[in-house]
Amino acid sequence: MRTRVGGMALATGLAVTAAWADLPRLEDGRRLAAGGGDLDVGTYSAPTVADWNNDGRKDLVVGMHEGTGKIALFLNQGADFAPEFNAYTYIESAGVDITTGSGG
Ligand SMILES: [Ca+2]
Repeated sequence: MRTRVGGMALATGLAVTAAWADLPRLEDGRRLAAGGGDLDVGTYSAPTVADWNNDGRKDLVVGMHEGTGKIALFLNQGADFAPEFNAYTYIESAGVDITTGSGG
């Protein structure tokens, strides 16, 4: 009976180890730069990554909260592993900046 209990505990430990081995490993974070300074999109922003212009490089699309509720587009001029961004432009529809509301 004791052997069986110990065997179950060992099996559980192996299962947990296998699950952790499949998790991604993350490196330390670093600040992104845009236009020669830190990329700053204010508080409560909502960033996502997408290849907006289909050039094969991942761009940064950010819903901005502070003041405008507009959506900023930072086109990646570098590579996906070392992105380089210039100043942003707002995403437009029919020549008008899209706004999502700033939420308060
Ligand atoms: Ca792109």
